[in-house]
Amino acid sequence: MSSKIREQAAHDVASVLPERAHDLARLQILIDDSEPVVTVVGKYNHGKSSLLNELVGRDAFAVSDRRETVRLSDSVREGVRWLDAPGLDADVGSADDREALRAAWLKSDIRLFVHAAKEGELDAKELALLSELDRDRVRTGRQTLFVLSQVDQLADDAELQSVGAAIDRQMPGVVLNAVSSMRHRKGLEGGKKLLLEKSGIPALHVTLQTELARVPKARAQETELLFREIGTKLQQLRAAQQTSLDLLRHTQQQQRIDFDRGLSSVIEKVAGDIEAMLNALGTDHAIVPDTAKDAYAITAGKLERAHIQIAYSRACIEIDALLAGHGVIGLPKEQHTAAKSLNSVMIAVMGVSVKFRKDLRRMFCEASGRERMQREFTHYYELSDDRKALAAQIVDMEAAIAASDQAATALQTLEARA
Ligand SMILES: Nc1nc2c(ncn2[C@@H]2O[C@H](COP(=O)(O)OP(=O)(O)OP(=O)(O)O)[C@@H](O)[C@H]2O)c(=O)[nH]1
Ligand SMILES: [Mg+2]
Repeated sequence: MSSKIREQAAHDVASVLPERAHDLARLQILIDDSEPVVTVVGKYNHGKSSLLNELVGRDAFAVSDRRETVRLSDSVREGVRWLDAPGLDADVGSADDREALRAAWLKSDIRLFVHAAKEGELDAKELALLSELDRDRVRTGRQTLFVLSQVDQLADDAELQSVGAAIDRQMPGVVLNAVSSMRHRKGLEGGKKLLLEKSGIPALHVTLQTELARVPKARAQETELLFREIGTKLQQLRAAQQTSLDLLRHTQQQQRIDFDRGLSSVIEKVAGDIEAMLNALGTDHAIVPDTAKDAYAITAGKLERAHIQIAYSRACIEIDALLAGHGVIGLPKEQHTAAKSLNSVMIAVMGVSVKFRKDLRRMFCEASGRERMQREFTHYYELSDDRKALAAQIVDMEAAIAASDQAATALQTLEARA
């Protein structure tokens, strides 16, 4: 698979499961299946780079008595990639350091945890890191070897014993792998076999070879584990999303059913009231126009019109109460006018006032009038904030599900090539 397709596939999965980004990055490395990687971890100046140089057999990595290694550097030797990493001292480390440490963690199959003997006990930071490494070993099968470095700086074997005992109290049963890079170098340069032996480096080399031989099997298991974990997470996420979507759709339908029913029954009720009122009325005076002399008098026509207006207002108030109960508060923003009092759904559907019996009959007593009210109020109901928010949630959930499905396909693409 081209690395581009692989990266895209990993990206598709990570965008859905961001908490698995690290595992996906590791999976890409595993799929690449290049030479096994050994890296060093530990505090700065504990002799990590020096140790790697002795193991590699040449001065591949910079050594100094200052804080030296700040970036990753690697050297391939005899089918193994040796990776030198910065010391982990977060208080002095930069963002680059942290990135380098992350990359080293990601790439390594075997970690050499380096601790300088003269420091004696492990500090809290080292202990925390060791237990993190141990959790990672249990989960992914990646091994960590503890290396007690610079043992030549101890006075004698007795001191080595007591440092070893102190560390054993902190990490019962730990294998120390005591080494001195300096002795190893001197032994090599002076052709002194005993010093070489005493440096602990050859023994560490043997232990490393055993661990390196296990890497292919460990990688296969780790690959399977990561695919299985990520696959399960994707399935769980997809199922949860489907449940949410079903719930949202159900809510959407149920709310609409409730609204439709509520509205039609309130329309029926107010229509009944209006019809009864209209039928009880006698002669219609409303159509008799008022003359100039009637300006300040109460006429039969005025009374009639007031009567009709009150009946109409009552009906509107009842319908409005139902609308408010369903969250239909005002017109959608894009329909707002400068006159605030006109921005109500009631006025948009019903008009400002009704003065004549025939208008009331047309609106409330004819089926077509009632149907129009039902239709138009429903239109505004669907445009209300809550309903639009619900519809938007459904659209978002559908998009999330599409992304999950795409991620599942992407994971299969990755798995097919692993
Ligand atoms: N006496 C003695 N000194 C050592 C030994 N190994 C390394 N040193 C010295 O310790 C100092 C630090 O060694 P490095 O290998 O650079 O240490 P490091 O852990 O890589 O340090 P950073 O890269 O800064 O994290 C150097 O001055 C080395 O010469 C050893 O076995 N014995
Ligand atoms: Mg270094």
